[in-house]
Amino acid sequence: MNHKAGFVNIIGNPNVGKSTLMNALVGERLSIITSKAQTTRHRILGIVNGDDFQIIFSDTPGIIKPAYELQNSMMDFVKSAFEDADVLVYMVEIGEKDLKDEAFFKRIIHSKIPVLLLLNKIDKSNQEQLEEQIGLWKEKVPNAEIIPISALENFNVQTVFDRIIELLPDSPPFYPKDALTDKPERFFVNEIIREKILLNYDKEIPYAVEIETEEFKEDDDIIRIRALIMVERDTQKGIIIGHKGAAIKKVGIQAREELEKFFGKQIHLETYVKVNKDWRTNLRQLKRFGYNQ
Ligand code: GDP
Ligand code: K
Ligand code: MG
Repeated sequence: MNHKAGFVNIIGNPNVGKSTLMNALVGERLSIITSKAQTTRHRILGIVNGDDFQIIFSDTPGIIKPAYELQNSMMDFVKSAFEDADVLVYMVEIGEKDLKDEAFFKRIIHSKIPVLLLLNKIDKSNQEQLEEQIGLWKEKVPNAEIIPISALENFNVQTVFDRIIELLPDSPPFYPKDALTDKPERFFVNEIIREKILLNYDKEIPYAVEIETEEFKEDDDIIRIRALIMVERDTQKGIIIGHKGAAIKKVGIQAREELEKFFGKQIHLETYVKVNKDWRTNLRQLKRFGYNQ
């Protein structure tokens, strides 16, 4: 029996629905999703195994012009996604303008590997608008195969999946056939807590926060987790904690519920907040938090 395997890397502007699509394709909530740009900071693998195939999806941060060191690392993850792809999934959303980075865009239109251009969020458009958009993208990216989808409503996601299988090269698997991702459990704890912070705070808070799971102890029926919530300034620490600790308590409850779903076990979650000045611009710190490849 022939076996197919390969890397399918999802790239595009912030907020077009890349993480929503990856989760839909993998059937697990591996990538966190919010309406805020820069929710995804890492390259996250989601692996789907069949008897005769292994698809390794990569979700990546949205393409931006980096303004500080953390964002440089985020764009390095995007670059790496160009380098090892067997199929490039370029996602755009209905009504969007050009890709924010000309160099990345050139790499897409000159790509030697197959490009699937997914026109997402078609649940928000009508037939006329859809046809106009398809025409527009056909001109812009002539080498791409265009598939209109709604990642959120699971429309045409199976079509994308089936087409990817067809495009995969013959290859033995790259990961064990029971692998779901390359990231350790602590990574998903960090991400789930960060998602709840993104959902509960606004202004600069979502961008100033990093999470570090310091303890992850799994017993038969419970997982005990201690996580550090890092911010850059004292004022941000005050905002995170909130009046009489109400804000952080809410985050803790929401994160615990999500963690229990993710791990399928009872969770005991303890969080505390610390100021770590300028972690976003300090290379050594960034490396510690997994931002260097
Ligand atoms: P990413 O930044 O590209 O990873 O985008 P996300 O997956 O985080 O999604 C950004 C926002 O778009 C979220 O609020 C999603 O719920 C929403 N979204 C994603 N896919 C769709 C879709 O097909 N239709 C609509 N209406 N919204 C979507
Ligand atoms: K997002
Ligand atoms: Mg994302």
